[in-house]
Amino acid sequence: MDKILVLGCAGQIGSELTLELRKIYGDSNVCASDIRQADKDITESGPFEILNVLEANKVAEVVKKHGITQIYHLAAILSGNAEKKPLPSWDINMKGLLDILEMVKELKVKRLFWPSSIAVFGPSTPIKNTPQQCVMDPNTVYGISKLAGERWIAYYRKRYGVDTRSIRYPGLISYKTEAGGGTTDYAVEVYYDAIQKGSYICFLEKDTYLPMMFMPDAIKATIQLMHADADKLTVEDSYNVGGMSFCPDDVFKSIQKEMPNFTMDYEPDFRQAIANSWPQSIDDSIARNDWNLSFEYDLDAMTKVMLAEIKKKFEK
Ligand code: AKB
Repeated sequence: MDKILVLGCAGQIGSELTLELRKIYGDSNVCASDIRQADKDITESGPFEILNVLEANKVAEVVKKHGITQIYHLAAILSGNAEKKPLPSWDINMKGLLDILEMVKELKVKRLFWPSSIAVFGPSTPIKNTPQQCVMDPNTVYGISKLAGERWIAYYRKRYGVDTRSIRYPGLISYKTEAGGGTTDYAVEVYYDAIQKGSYICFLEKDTYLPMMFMPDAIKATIQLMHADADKLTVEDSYNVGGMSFCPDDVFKSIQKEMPNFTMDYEPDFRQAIANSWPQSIDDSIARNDWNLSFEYDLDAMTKVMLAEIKKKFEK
């Protein structure tokens, strides 16, 4: 039986992925960890450790103590926050990955998951239906760290046989844990403000198209990739995964279908330049071919769930 370690379990992906992994592998076989305390549903349903990814020795001790065979390394500083603190963010995103890769190699951990992002693309990348392989010239700290990270996982695969699986996540939308410092966060904040205030001031322009995905689809895709046969996988670094493509005005109209009085204004900030350097939509045909990537949610289906679940949260 596999034993799993999740690094960054309190974050947007970790808070949902950990619980899903516990359903599959059993509560006691999935050790959750984060630099800070996680929610009770995680700390009380299985093992939990406080861990800083920059303290590789401590991570290694936990791997040995629990007999870990697979690691999901989710700890990272996202695009918006990384621009505010470039060098510390580089350390967390890059040194955090290299130390874990080295440990996975040394301790012969069977498999690693590490998230990349659409941030690996840049201003010279084809903007629509962005292919898996193309010009990549990211100009954000986060994007540079993700592209360098992709090259490192490919290097460790080729040189040492380390089996790292990776997805270039688009913007992720979820209601359980709020997004933390990214450029695509507007697509989470807007639903919270719709329920709490009936209005939202968006930090991106109304026609800024970006690739996006609802969290249940992201969790399903992540687990599918980790379960895929190694000999079916043709991408050595990180898979393009597209989901949907929409702009703030599309979200506004989708929310208005459920809440006709909802209003939205626009005050773009520094994140507009980041969004402008990213693709609008992604060609994920290789992931569809290699490991059967598919999606359940479109924008309106997601809007219905987001509004209903956030409403429930505030009624409690
Ligand atoms: C961000 O906006 O920084 C992230 C991402 C697209 O990787 N959500």
